[in-house]
Amino acid sequence: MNKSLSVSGALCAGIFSLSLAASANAGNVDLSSWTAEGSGNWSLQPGNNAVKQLVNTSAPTVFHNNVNSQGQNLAGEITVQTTGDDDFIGFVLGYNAGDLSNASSDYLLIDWKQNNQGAFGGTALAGLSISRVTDVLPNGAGAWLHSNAHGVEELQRATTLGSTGWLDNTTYTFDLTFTSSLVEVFVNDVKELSISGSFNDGAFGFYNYSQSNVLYAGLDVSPVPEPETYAMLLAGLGLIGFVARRRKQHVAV
Ligand SMILES: [Ca+2]
Ligand SMILES: [Ca+2]
Ligand SMILES: [Ca+2]
Repeated sequence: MNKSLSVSGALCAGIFSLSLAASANAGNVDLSSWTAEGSGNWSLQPGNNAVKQLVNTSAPTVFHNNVNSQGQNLAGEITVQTTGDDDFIGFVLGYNAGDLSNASSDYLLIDWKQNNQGAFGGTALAGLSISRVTDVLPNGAGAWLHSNAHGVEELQRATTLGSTGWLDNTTYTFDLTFTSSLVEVFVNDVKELSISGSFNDGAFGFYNYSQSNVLYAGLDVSPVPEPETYAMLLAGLGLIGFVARRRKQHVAV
């Protein structure tokens, strides 16, 4: 066997095993170790890979993994399984236990409201956005209006869903990348949010504020690929292409 063929074979095997490892991670999250905070009713579903927030809460509630999660990707599906109401669903990143009632908190809130709605002296806007929370987060202008005066600084609104609410009884895929310097959110494979900065470590969590019957399912956590991994994969693919072209030329000649 010539040397370039054995190298390309090894690279093929490597890429194949990488893709196998990725698909083997589908639905790998065991939610039985996660923690609920606030007034929600988070109901674990059979298999412990899905959870449903059942009630129309009167204040923000969080269901989180209690684990520092920077360097990880969280993916899955979210569905509001009712036509009733129009309030907030979403996520928290870098959340530490007790942060809902912590006046010195520092975490990221990704929330998505179905419809515009007035309260607390303003209008909660339909759409998806990301905010930084640095105070307690009760039922009030912080959570409702993203009010800076109440410790919620809105950082960015989503590219296509910035003023578009979620639809009833509709499943969306989500993919969250969380590192110390970059946070990205994909919905249905569209990059909706991307912020760079310096972010506190903390948990992944699901967020809910006043919306019943929200199902999170098919949950998967995987490491964010290092830039070197991409480079090696690209180099490997390039080499395979080169070898294939060489073999083709050889046959043609
Ligand atoms: Ca609705
Ligand atoms: Ca409402
Ligand atoms: Ca409500």
